[in-house]
Amino acid sequence: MKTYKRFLDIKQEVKEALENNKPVVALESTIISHGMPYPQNVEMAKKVEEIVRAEGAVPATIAIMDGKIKIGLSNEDLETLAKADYVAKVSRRDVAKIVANKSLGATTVASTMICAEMAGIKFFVTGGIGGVHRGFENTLDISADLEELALTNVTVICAGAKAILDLPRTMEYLETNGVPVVGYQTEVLPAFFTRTSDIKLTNFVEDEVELAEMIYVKDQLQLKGGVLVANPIPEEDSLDPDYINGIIDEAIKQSFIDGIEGKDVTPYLLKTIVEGTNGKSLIANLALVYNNAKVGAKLAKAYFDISNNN
Ligand code: PSU
Ligand code: MN
Repeated sequence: MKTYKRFLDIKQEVKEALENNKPVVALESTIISHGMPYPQNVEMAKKVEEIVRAEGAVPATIAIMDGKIKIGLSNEDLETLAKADYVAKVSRRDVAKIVANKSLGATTVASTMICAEMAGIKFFVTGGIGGVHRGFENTLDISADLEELALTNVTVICAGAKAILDLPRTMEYLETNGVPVVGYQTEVLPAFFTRTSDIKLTNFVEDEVELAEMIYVKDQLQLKGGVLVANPIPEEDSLDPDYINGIIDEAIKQSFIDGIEGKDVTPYLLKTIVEGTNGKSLIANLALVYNNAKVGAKLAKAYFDISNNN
């Protein structure tokens, strides 16, 4: 038995699905604890699981609790992550400490990828990833999510990256690290709240079968690292780019004035944007996560149809 397995607490339903080669979709918990306010965060966490299930896959939300990496949470666990006074934001560097201290930890994209891979889960749905921050030339703030995509073989389905980041530099970083960024029914990088950006993609697919085939070949070739799928927010939920970009610019200015640094930057910006839009950004954020859940579950199913028939 792999030694790390003793730190994994895999929910029965997830275990059975993995043993029987059925599609499983991982979900992160930083989006619950640090990405959205209560109670919308817990409603989102439950609904996203329902959507994954309705598409015929098994959801596995991941967090660190009681000295274990929990793969698949109960509704009670989701409530705890949504409203506990303090939940650690756990990226790669924090995983061992939070497990060793038996603290409560919410996993980011980076650490959810790590834990998903340990459990044997290949697909992971979220809203947005971390990236190269605007002003990185002074702060050197580059999310560990990017490095993880270079290292860990899990496919992450997101709605692109939001303009709190320097999108061209984020794409350059991923290119340097050999991470395939695949547009799902789009030839340009979606920018989270909006369906488009100026950045052309070199890799795009029409449907989940085409995408599953590509990922299957990548696995057969044993190419290391993850895949980033960029799925645009539905048209009816997208925000006006000038409006939202104005709010984002203000939030970034305020973060510099308030001297926000390190792991607090992204949660601070997300919160300031929700406040600045009177909750409009939150509604858009929920819609795009649900949309990603649908695509992620379909993709997981398509992948297992291919791999079980080969
Ligand atoms: N972007 C969002 N919502 C989020 C996050 C990013 O729109 O909740 C979270 C994710 O968990 C992501 C993390 O992995 O923030 C990135 O944090 P940092 O920039 O500190 O690496
Ligand atoms: Mn950072």
